[in-house]
Amino acid sequence: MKKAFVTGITGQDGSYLTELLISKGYEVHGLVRRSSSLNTSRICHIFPEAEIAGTSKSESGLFLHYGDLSDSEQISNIMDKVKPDEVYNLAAQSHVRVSFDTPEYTGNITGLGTTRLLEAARRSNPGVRFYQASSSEMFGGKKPPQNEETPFYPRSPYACAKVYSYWMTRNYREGYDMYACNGILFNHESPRRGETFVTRKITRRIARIVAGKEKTLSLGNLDAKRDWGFSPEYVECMWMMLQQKQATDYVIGTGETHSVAEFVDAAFEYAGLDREKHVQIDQKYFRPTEVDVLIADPRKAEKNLGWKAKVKFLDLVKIMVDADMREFGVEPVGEGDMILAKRFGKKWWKGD
Ligand code: NAP
Ligand code: F7E
Repeated sequence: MKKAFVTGITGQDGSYLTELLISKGYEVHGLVRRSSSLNTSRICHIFPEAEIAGTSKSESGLFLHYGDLSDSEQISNIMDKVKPDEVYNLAAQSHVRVSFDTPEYTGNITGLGTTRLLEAARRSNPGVRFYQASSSEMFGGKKPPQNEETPFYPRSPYACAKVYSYWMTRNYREGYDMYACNGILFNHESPRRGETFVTRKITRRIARIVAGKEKTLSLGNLDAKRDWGFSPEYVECMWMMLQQKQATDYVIGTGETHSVAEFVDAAFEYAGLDREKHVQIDQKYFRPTEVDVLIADPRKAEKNLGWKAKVKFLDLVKIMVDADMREFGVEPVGEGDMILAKRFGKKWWKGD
């Protein structure tokens, strides 16, 4: 039985990846930070015990370990104990806007944290396969469409930290012959997306407006354009990257770009609301530097991995609005559910 170690297991991607790996028969080990209230809501359907203690195991074959990417000793202890075949480094201070407020912390976790993990992984098992969650933010919006050859131009502390991690991952590949890959993923969303990223902020607020709980939605820059895909498809690609003959880096995205304004319009229209009555602009959501246009050129992944995004922009909007309507006790419009059924049939993810 293969063993995988997943950092960021309590996050959006970590939770979907864990479901995928368990469905493939892996023994999965995850790193969890201690917090004053439970932070395991995205995996509690796989790990129903409300409280984890030390190294805890659920019936589904998931082990959780307390630790933090700032703590190299604990990371090394876990790696030595688990000796995983595959390591997925998904943990990060992942919010671009927040990284301007916490540049040093972001560098420590999103940057140096990767080195701590690479080093512990290499020492515990030289044959380990390592996935690094790199980001389209590294391109800074320059020279669209962006592919594996596009030069980096990081425009936030977050992006700078991710560029550092990208190069450390390549250095471990080239220097130690380690199987280490960067997945350069463009924005990907889902009903499990963190509530302060723009897509989820919009779809949640719409559901609350429909439910009569709120009236307005405050946003920042509506002109920025992003290549938005669907997280469950992207985590499948992470796994594929670690199953190849040779380690290399891949750009992953849909190949389409849309502005924040387009997302707002599509989501309000789908929910039957008039955007003009609800949306307002607040300067506090603008960033010191913005990434204007991201659009992936994912041809390498299509050619080598046979991977292609199925869920495109409008489908994603509908899936997310429906899910949030359900969460807030409103009858969903229903098209999002039909898209999931049609495109994925019996899906391997369980919680949504
Ligand atoms: P997310 O939902 O924000 O999850 C981040 C995860 O990292 C959470 O499990 C979080 O734990 C954990 N974490 C944060 N600080 C940590 C620390 N000091 N030690 C240990 N764990 C820590 O992120 P995501 O959207 O799933 O993204 C997964 C990864 O892909 C991230 O590295 C992100 O930067 C990168 N990425 C994301 C996208 C995207 O569009 N989603 C695109 C490109 C790259 P808590 O639950 O305790 O906070
Ligand atoms: O912003 C604009 C904002 O925070 C998208 C992370 O997963 O993807 C994500 O980073 C755009 C930006 O995601 C609001 O200015 C307008 O242009 O949803 P976001 P992000 O910054 O693209 C990349 C690939 C990652 O790697 C990151 O980890 O939307 N925007 N108004 C707003 N953004 C937010 N959050 N909130 C607003 O009110």
